[in-house]
Amino acid sequence: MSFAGRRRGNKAKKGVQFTVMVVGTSGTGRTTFVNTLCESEVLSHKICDDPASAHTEEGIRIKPVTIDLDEDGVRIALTIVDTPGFGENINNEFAFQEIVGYLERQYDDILAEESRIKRNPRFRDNRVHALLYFIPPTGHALREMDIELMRRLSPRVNVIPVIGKADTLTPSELKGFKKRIMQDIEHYDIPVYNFPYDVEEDDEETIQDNSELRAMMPFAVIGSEEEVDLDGQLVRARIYPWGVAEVDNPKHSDFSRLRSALLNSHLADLKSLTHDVLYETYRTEKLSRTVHTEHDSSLLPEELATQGVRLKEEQLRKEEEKLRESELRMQRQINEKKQELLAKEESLRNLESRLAAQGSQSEFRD
Ligand SMILES: Nc1nc2c(ncn2[C@@H]2O[C@H](COP(=O)(O)OP(=O)(O)O)[C@@H](O)[C@H]2O)c(=O)[nH]1
Ligand SMILES: [Mg+2]
Repeated sequence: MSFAGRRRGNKAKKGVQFTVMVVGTSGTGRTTFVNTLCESEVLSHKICDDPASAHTEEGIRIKPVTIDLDEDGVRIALTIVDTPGFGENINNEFAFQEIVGYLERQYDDILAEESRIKRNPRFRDNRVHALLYFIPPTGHALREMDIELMRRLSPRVNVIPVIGKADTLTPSELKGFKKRIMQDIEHYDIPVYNFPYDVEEDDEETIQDNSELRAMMPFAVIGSEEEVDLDGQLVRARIYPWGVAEVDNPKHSDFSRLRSALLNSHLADLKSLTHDVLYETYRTEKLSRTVHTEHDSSLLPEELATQGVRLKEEQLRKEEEKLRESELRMQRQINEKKQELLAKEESLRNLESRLAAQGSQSEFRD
């Protein structure tokens, strides 16, 4: 390969990296949505489909998959993070902890990497830039567990609420449902991603675009892995006896608006919010927690980061030491017990032989 060719190759390889997590009750259409978004079978349906077996999903690890997309000439390495679906009327605490834990671990990894003297060239930034929270199309309002989980997630990630399988509701049901969901979000003060804009600073178009998207929330989505022939055109849709629900038709669902917001218009904003606000907050919380408990806080942020990692290493070392000590202690106790046992066996043997000797003596006397 020529030098010029190689250079071109490298350039083409460069694109943007973006990570989306999908969370929600089993059977709300998460897997179908992801496959619709990526236009290929990125996720399989084997797991998470049946709400009744959701509690058996706990063994499933959260595993990211990455695919390459071409979005208007821009290459996007899109990482999808699927999560174990949860069920109703069961204890979902395990799943909740898994999800929040995953988000925080990605921040911890960056924090550790940032404070290394020598960077790891193969380090991968796996922070999640947007989390699609799937609300089941009940038509009522948010459930308590939706409120609780969204509340726990929002400080760590850009949460975008969506209504899955929106074609199961009529337009008027959907309208009322959306309204009630947003009222709940406001009432419980859940800091979801709300397409922020600044009337003073942003241009007309951005303000218009963002306020439209905000008014659409939560996004009503339809997913379908099948294409249907509509007047000679293949479109992704779901067929019913009473008609066709089209994925990309804005009159039927908010799918295409959400897709372009995620992968195009708001990709950069979601990424910078993740880094500048959410990660920064986590980092400050974490470091001040470590530092306040052990040292004073008159340090620069960089020093705090190094300090934080060093403290953690120190803590680990101490823990290892403690473990080794207790291992030694245990070994010593085992040895002591062995000695005792040997001594006891010995005296038993002595006793036996004495008894035997006595026995033969008395026999002799009788
Ligand atoms: N009506 C309707 N059904 C859907 C939609 N998306 C998925 N489904 C169906 O709902 C079931 C569960 O979907 P799946 O994507 O596996 O849900 P997951 O458990 O959240 O990953 C499957 O039978 C899908 O065919 C949708 O947009 N509308
Ligand atoms: Mg699934």
